[in-house]
Amino acid sequence: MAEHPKARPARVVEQHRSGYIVSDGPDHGFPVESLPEWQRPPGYRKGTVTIDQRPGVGDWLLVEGRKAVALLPRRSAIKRGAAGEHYQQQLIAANVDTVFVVCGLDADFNPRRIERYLLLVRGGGVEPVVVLTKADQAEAADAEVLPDAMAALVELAAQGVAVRAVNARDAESVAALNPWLQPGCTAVLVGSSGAGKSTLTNTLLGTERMKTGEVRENDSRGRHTTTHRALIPLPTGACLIDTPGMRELKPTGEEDVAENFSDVEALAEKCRFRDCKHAREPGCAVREAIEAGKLDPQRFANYLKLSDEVAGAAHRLAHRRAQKAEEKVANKSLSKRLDEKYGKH
Ligand SMILES: Nc1nc2c(ncn2[C@@H]2O[C@H](COP(=O)(O)OP(=O)(O)OP(=O)(O)O)[C@@H](O)[C@H]2O)c(=O)[nH]1
Ligand SMILES: [Mg+2]
Ligand SMILES: [Zn+2]
Repeated sequence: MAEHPKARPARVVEQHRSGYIVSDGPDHGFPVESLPEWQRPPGYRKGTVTIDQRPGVGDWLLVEGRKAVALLPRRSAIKRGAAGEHYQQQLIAANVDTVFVVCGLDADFNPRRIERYLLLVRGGGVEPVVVLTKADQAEAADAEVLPDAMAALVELAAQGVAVRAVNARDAESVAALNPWLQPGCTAVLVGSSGAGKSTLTNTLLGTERMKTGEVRENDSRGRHTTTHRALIPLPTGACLIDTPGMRELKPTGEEDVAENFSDVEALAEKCRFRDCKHAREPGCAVREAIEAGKLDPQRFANYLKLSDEVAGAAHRLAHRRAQKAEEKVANKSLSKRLDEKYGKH
């Protein structure tokens, strides 16, 4: 602040390729000119600008007139690993208190996907709430979905995760989310395309602000109707961030698998061998639990898969950090040599 005495804080409400829309009061959005380091310079190499150096939706900026002058520190960040060969993180939303993990009780219902979302959300240190939409259609839906949904509910309850089933089109029903939408709170909606994120946003808002789209009949998948993230002030005094449905949800390598699968970890501690791989070893408590119907084999398979992915991403992250540290040392010694040769200026 001291460096920019005339600047005032404003929050990023939309992020576009061309720049940011910020707001310093309800319904008072305006575009700002980005700082040069937030833009991709010519010859931009992927992975060179980290998410800590570029704002996203939910971030607070200092602005002077129509110019952004600084990115203020975040208190939370929801992120994922970006697609592509270079290790990179992508910011989903900043400064949020709650993440609503939205999943429809239709043919797209998938407990394994919910587990993946929970892993990433908790990595960002934010409370997750699972919102099961299309509760009004659940009875008519595929009879296969309901037993899956019930099993998922029992597992989520055991982990202490809040779950609410709603009809996203009905205001009375979505009022179940109000405890997380108190004045001053920020929540973000995540989930696959067609799950009902924008429908929820509109119902909570009381107007059709966001475009919504039909889902495909055969698999209940959406058509990626929402194309950019948007922060919207709600009548309750909370802020809600609607996001486009994500196709891929890669861990960043900073997640804690053990925390998310404490049931599996607790079983593994009871295996006869400390390094039990839970494959064919005798006295394996994990396999016994699966055989006794106490652990869902698909949940266990997902635990193995996510453990692998997180370990792989953590390895790439460590490599990336080491590379950066090396570059820093190299740059330092270069500038030292230049100083010696040409003198400090
Ligand atoms: N009956 C019923 N339909 C719902 C419910 N929630 C969403 N829908 C319908 O599902 C379709 C998809 O909803 P959207 O809100 O566009 O989904 P989205 O999550 O925003 O999807 P993307 O923007 O593509 O990521 C729309 O036709 C909605 O009317 C619900 O709780 N009940
Ligand atoms: Mg949408
Ligand atoms: Zn074992």
